[in-house]
Amino acid sequence: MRHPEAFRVYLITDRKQVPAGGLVSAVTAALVGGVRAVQLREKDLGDRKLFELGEALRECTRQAGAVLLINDRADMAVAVEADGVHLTRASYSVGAARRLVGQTAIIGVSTHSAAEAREADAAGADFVTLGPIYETASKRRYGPPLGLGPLEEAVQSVGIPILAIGGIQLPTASAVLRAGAAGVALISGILAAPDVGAAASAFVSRCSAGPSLQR
Ligand code: TZP
Repeated sequence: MRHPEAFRVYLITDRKQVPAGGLVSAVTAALVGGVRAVQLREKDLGDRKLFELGEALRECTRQAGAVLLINDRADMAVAVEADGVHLTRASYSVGAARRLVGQTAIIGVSTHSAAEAREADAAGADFVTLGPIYETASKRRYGPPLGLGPLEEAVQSVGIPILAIGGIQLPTASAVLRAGAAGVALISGILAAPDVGAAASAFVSRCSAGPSLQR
């Protein structure tokens, strides 16, 4: 996988958690704070608006030397020259996405159990997110939080990096790293913080000391 170290702190967008029209500024602040991996995840946006936002994020991530993935939409990832795509359980297969985005593109997969993480690994994903580990206001529809057990189980049996997601704040970031997560994926811990850049920088320094993410 290209740029594995970038994924220690994987920032996922939710434009509803920043002041109206302020997503690109918020992501730019997070990049200044040291974030090096961003996922554009705005599921309710139409193609044109998603494309425009994708282009704007491509510009600022490129300037910062950061990677950009697009949630679910391999076609949009190609259109905005993103580094890859982030698939969900509802997306097409990793193999099909790979045919669309190419061999060197990065493919992440959202998983909700150790078994799903193993499945994504076997299917050829570059990394997975696993969660929600903790209670989160950002996404309730995946049911109750998993806790650390499934993360610890996945760490034992999955070869690709596992990023913990769901309710990640600074103290919980330390806990998931101790449990073996390669990094954290988060929305509100950074985007809803009063100072986005400072929050990003705190997560980056908290998460940068782990083991190498190179396979
Ligand atoms: N998938 C599982 S939990 C979640 C996603 C996209 C939301 C994470 O948001 P937050 O605010 O970091 O808890």
